[in-house]
Amino acid sequence: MSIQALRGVWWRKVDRSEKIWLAIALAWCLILFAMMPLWHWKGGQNPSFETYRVTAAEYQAKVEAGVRASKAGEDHGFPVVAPAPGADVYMLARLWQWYPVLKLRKGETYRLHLSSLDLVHGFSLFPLNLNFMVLPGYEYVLTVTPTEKGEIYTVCNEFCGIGHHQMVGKIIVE
Ligand SMILES: [Cu+2]
Repeated sequence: MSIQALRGVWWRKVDRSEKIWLAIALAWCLILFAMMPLWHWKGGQNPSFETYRVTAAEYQAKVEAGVRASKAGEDHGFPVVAPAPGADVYMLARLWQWYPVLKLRKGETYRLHLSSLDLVHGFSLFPLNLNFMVLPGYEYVLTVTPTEKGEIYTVCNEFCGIGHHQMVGKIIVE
């Protein structure tokens, strides 16, 4: 007996239930695809930002200038900076701290500048659900408006070495 090609339509046509399943899977893919840009605007977890090139020394100078201009106390040896509403606010990440402590007002909008002086750090706000990656060499500017009073902790969420778990900063909202 030789092997012969089968003639005609020998396969079973795609079943209706399978077509429906494929349509649902395709629709779900498209919904998830659309969610990526939509969540950027609606979800508020990954904020919009501006980026500029900056060296560690330049950025550190800006942060220190901000501390000199609006220092309003100390917290565990860290300066507490209370900038005027609407002002540019500078915070830096380095091994292993967020510096300085910021004091902001509820309902006011600030331009929050972030950069790292050494490695990649992650700016994540606890207990809020906001995450932002901070790379050295770049100055990020986020437009932020605190909506609740209280203390927010800035927790590093990119592993950056032995002191990573202690890298916690603070933003006070009044
Ligand atoms: Cu870290």
